[in-house]
Amino acid sequence: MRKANSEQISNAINNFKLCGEVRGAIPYGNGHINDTFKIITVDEDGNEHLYILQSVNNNVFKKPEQVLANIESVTEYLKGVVESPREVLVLAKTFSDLTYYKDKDGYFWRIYDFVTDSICLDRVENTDDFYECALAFGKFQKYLTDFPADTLYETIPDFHNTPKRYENFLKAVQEDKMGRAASVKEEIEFVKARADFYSVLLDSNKEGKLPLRVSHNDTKSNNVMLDSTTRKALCVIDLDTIMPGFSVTDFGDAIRFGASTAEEDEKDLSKVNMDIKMFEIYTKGFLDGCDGQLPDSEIMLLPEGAKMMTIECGMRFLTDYLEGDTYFKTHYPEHNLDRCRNQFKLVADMENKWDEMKKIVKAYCKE
Ligand code: ADP
Ligand code: GN1
Ligand code: MG
Repeated sequence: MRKANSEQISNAINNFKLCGEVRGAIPYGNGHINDTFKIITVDEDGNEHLYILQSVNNNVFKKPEQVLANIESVTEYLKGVVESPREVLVLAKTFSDLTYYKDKDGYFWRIYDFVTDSICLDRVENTDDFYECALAFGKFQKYLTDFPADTLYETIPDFHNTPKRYENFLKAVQEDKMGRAASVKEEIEFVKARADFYSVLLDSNKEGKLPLRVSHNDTKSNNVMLDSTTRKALCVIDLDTIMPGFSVTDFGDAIRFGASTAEEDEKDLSKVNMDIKMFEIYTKGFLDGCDGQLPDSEIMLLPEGAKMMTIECGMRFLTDYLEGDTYFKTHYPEHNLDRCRNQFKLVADMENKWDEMKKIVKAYCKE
């Protein structure tokens, strides 16, 4: 991913219809995927306007125009169904009336209105914040219940197709490009021992128990803006990975990340557990947000969503380790292996707490 210079940045901005004259563009946020800038403009009356400019990562997203098309159709739809305009991101248009500008080097740029008086959290600090994040992602599901999910592009094919991820994993073990397989036998066995589990969500979909919906696919807390005064959820951001998918994987990825008692790469596995209290809070927030839109069969699969996202993520880290660390950014040689062990510990802890997890979600079923 190229690091844009100031000329490329101003050239991009100049293609968008914004209020007033640009006074500054400063690098912004802690995102891992896009290059993000805060833009300040001042209009004729001296009023300041704020925007977020982003250059789309074309390494992760091979067809950025499809990413923008998904975002445009979802945000347009959301505008018509949200309770407050602050709940939806607003894309700026270029002078050619497009939601993106493609520069001469082929990089895609877009601008959103800045969500003012808001914060987002890299890690939630308390249960209230976690509840608010859950509520935001639950409402996202509610608002998009009637959106035709199959009209969206699959911008990263088979993103949460766990059986496919398992196939790729087995291939990586067999090829053993880096000669690392012998040293991670235990981890390989952990993945193989759960082979029967990987198709559970896709099978439930085929059986009609888990409908295809719009999924966000990056449900971390730093993708929810909270009101800086009230700390109530305002809106969901980072819409790049919106695709057809399952509600339970959005729920699950948030649990994987936010209900863990440790960072994703904590090496001391005794510190890595799933906090059942946090699981309970997120379940409540998510289902409050969904507001009755999920049938019981789908609610009952929330624990499967959590375990699936965690084992899948661990499997992806291990696959990347076996293949030579080419996908995830690593900061030291065994980084992916530590992350994988961390995720597997979390899976094991979920398995120990399985009955409790099922009991918690069951309490939200109508029957
Ligand atoms: P990435 O995919 O790199 O995580 P994001 O779209 O999440 O990119 O943006 C990175 C950060 O920029 C966010 O975590 C948030 O702090 C900030 N941000 C993004 N969009 C907005 C917005 N519309 N208003 C205010 N801040 C924003
Ligand atoms: C990647 O870049 P980041 O941290 O938002 C990955 C997710 C993984 C996550 C694990 C597009 O997300 O699927 O769960 O790392 N995103 C992509 O940390 O592959
Ligand atoms: Mg983000």
